[in-house]
Amino acid sequence: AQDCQVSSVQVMQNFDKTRYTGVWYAVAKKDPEGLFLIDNIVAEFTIAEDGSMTATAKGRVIILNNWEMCADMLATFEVTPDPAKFRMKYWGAASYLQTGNDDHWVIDTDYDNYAIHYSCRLVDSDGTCLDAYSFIFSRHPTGLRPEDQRNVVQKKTDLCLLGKYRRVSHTGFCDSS
Ligand code: AZE
Repeated sequence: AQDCQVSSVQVMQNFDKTRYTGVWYAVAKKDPEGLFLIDNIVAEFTIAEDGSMTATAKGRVIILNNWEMCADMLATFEVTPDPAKFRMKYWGAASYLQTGNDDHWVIDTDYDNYAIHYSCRLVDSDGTCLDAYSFIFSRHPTGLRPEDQRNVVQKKTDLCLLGKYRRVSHTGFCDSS
């Protein structure tokens, strides 16, 4: 999908949410408009007894009046006809954090090392995305394995987001909370 149409974005084939569970470290991200997680972003996915997927996420944020804190977030996922495309309802453990309902698409993963996530919040009238965010997740807080980098660059290109990502640092800011 190099036409940059949201409707032609290729997602993970035969996505297996069970193999996706556990901890993922964000190692790079493309930000959406407005407030967002800054760094030290760690997500943990769980499958509930009824088979539904839930997640927690932590990350450093700066909210109103330059207050720096660790955001403690929760999410539930609604399935869609495509197993790699979810609707994510999320909210903060504290009420002054953000709530939302975003697409949550798994673009590619090998389950053991890397995952590429994509969410388009606003589709333009020409079918391209006006406000996307995306995470590159790794099972390793130190980053991607060299052998996964080529593939990740290809997927960023397919998403029309190449060059728009920033590294996500892990300094332990959210480790105590
Ligand atoms: C995600 C992984 C799965 C769980 C969640 C995620 C997203 C969280 C946010 C949080 C924003 C918080 C802000 C607070 C002030 C995709 C990382 C919940 C987008 C801006």
